[in-house]
Amino acid sequence: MNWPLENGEGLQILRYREGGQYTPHFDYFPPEDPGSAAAMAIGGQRVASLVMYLNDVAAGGGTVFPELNLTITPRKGAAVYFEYCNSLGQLDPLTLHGGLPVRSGEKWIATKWMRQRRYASA
Ligand code: PD2
Ligand code: ZN
Repeated sequence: MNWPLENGEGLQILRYREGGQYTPHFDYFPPEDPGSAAAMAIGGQRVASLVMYLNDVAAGGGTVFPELNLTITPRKGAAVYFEYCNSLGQLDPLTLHGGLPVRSGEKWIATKWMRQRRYASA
C-alpha cells in the first residue's frame, strides 16, 4: 500500500452470509459526524483502504462505487485499493462505496485501513 506499516489499523476480517450487504459509506471519518473527532484522536484521519477478497462469491457481493458508476466483482486473491485524503487533509466524497447483497454463497474479505500518522505499535 506504500504507507508506513505503523499507520495501519488491525486487519479486519468480514464474513457476509447470503443476503448480507454493506450499505454505502465513507471509510474516512466525516468531519461533521459527532464521533469523528474521537475516532481521529489517535492516528488522525483514515487515508486509504485495501479490500482483499478471500473467496469467489457464487453470485452478487460486488463492491460498488455509486458516484463512479463502478462495481468490482469479488475474485479470490484480488483486491481494491483506493485513497480519499490528500496531504492537505482534503477528503474525496466520490469514494462513497458499499457492498452489494450476496445473492448466493458467502463472501469473505480482509480490509486494511491506513491513517495519516502512527496508529499501531508496529
Ligand atoms: O465488502 C465490500 O465490498 C466492502 C464494501 C464497502 C467493504 C468495505 N466497504 C470496507 O471494508 O470498508
Ligand atoms: Zn468501506
